[in-house]
Amino acid sequence: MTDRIIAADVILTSPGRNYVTLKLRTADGLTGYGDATVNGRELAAASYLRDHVAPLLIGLDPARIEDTWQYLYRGAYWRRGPITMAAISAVDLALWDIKGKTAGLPVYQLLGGAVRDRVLSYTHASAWELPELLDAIDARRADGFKAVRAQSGVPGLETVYGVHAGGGYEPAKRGAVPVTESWDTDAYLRHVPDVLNAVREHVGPELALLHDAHHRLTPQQAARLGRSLEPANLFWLEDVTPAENQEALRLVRQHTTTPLAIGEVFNSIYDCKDLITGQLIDYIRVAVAHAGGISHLRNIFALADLYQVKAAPHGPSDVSPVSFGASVHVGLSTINFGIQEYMGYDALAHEVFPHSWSFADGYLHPGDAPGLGVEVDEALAAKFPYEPAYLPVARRLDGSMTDW
Ligand code: GCO
Ligand code: MG
Repeated sequence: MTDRIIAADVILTSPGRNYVTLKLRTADGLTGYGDATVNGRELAAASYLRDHVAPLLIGLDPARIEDTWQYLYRGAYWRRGPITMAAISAVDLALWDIKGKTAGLPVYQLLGGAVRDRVLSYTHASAWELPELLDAIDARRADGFKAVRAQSGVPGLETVYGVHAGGGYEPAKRGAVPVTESWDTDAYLRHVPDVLNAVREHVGPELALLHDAHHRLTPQQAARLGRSLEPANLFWLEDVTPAENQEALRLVRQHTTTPLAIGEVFNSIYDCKDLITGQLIDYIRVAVAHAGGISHLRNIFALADLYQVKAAPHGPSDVSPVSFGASVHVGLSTINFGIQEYMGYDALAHEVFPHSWSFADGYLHPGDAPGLGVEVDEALAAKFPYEPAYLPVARRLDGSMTDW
């Protein structure tokens, strides 16, 4: 007899930062977990799941992953968007988790098996001043990382994207309203090429270096930055322009050979297709937690493969260890996978979400536990209730709002 979903519950917990986890249970006694965390909008994703999705799932056959995906996507009528797609992602991940547990196999085996032995990762190094940034990069290399994203401060500004005093970087701050940061693109453009060229000189030719401009430049500024960073031989330059105006990437592309990455805020294949088919990017950054789960990510990555665009999923601390593990299963089994971001987690998050995925010598592996290999210690999770926390916002020096 086919199994049935008998319960769909949302677990909101804040072990270091907020996470939204979907827990599905089946009549056969299996449990599947999914992640629907949308940084700063957690309660909206939780409500969408609890109020609009959970009731639809009860009684469904958990084996029918694709049919359930289509039901939630087509059946919503108001399709796409970050909240809807995060909720669909969570259901998709929980169903893949259950399918793996039913089969007694890790999810990557259900995706065709490993096409590589381990999954390359990159992490963050950030510091306001160059000497401290070089120290931070050396520390990441000592941890084994073969690829590091470097972010520095900008003279004249007090706070910028990607940098915190003290090393670690967690942009969301607890509190009822976002903090305001300042921004001056000219000051950034005057400073950052020297920083990245100095970093390259310090680390030598081999270390893969990445940089995130976090949606802040005009197309022309982005083109100029890409060109001025060519001596630093970046692995990629990320999110140079806001993602809404995709034509911008065409202009950037015409002027620089610096590889381009974009897509962490995308939530469907329709956001990706023009950039991929137009060969305007080199890496597509969609995350399993935000772009429809494993099922939809595989479609996006298959399209990308036709154009030699590589998969490079978003992996900040604001996607939970559940979807992070899922992403590593996809990485291990996807031929055009490029690199997995691994920002790292608070020690408490590792405890609340015990996982089979592991990191060693710069590479990740999903482990061989059945399903996704990530569980939830619910008793511990309950000790860390949700607390409002927001990403900052940014204003230019004249006080006007700009992209954060
Ligand atoms: C990255 C991202 C993050 C985002 C954060 C927003 O490349 O990892 O840009 O740092 O800012 O995930 O929630
Ligand atoms: Mg980014």
